[in-house]
Amino acid sequence: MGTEIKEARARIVFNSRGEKAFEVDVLVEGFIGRACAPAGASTGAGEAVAFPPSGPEGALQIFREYSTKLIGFKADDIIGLSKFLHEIDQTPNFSKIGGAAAFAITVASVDAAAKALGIPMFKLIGGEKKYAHPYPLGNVLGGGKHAGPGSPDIQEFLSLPVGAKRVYDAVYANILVHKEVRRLIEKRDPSFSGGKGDEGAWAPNLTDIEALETVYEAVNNVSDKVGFKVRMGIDFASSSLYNSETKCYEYTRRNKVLSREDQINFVLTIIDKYSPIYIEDPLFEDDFEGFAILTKQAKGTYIVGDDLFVTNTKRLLNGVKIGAGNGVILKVNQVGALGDAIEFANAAKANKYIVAVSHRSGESVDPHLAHIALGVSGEIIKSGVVGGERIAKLNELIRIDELYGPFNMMKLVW
Ligand code: 2PG
Ligand code: MG
Repeated sequence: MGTEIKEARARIVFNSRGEKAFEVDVLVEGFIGRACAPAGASTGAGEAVAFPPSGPEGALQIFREYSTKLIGFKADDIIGLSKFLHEIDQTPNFSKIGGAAAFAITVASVDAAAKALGIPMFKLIGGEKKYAHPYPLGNVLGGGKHAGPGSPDIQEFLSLPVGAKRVYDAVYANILVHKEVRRLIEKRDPSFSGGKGDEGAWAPNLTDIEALETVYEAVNNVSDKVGFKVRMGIDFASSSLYNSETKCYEYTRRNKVLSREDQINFVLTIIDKYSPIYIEDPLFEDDFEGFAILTKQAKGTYIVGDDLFVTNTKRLLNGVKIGAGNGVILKVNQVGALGDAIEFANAAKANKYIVAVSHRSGESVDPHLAHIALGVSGEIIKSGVVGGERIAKLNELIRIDELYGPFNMMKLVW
């Protein structure tokens, strides 16, 4: 069966936050591949630009001008297609055609090619190798840019079921933590309305410390219940806290201002007290040295760069040189084209960084993230816990396990 692209069409639909989102259909002989670009709220400065200055409608107009050039291109040539889009765009951050279009075209093409070839998308991305499931990392309590005033300043308190042996049990453990967190929040605040942030995490009126205590208790309670270890993770999303004029971290909801040194000590104290296995963006996006200091001192905790690396291989290799972090977040739309993200994952793996393949706070119900995580051998899939657009990715892993597995879980040191 051929995989040549016969037609590519685009439209604007809406993401889980109700924002305009770029969706592409790629048609190959008899099959349609489809992908909708996600969007972040706490975006890194180094990310691909989602839309050209003319916005989503402008991106659609521009797409109509170049999309005929895609006809005849082999939809399974992920790297070639990504390079071709760079040739069309000619800017370093897809500011002409928009990163959302680059995402949707490349992912929809792989979807179409996989269907035409009769193989699952993850095998088209990863080829023939021994597959293992990523551990689901789920946001159970949050604040920052994902929730309103009153919620914590720290963006995400997460659950990671490191002891699970099967992906089904891992997914279910995070759901139990999410439920347990609600119960514990209600114990502290009987008037809790059940409000959630953009990713389905509870958004209570709690301080950062109260949130830490709550999630720590919840993961321990659930560990006892399921009979395997569930650990806590944290995404500080520090670029959202950082004030580049004062060079301080401003926890505005609790009137706390921390210098860089204070912030590093705050993170180390949290590691000491609550032993999180995973910490993302503990410092703002350009503090490579600070990341290196923390990585050295934070034994037993993964220090993961999201806004620091923005799925950009050059930024990653700069970090590798000085030991900044030992894990990366991979978000395809941060870099734009899927081919670039695969190159980034390979560079991370070659340097022994763990790879966490991540959703965005504004998502679609597409399941593709599960295939991308398997394809690049991500140790972690970060995809929330509940909500249709979050569970879509996790249910896909469960389906894959039944249809093509069973697969073991990836290796994580904890
Ligand atoms: C993050 C993400 C996803 P956003 O900071 O890691 O959780 O948020 O998509 O808003 O950048
Ligand atoms: Mg993040």
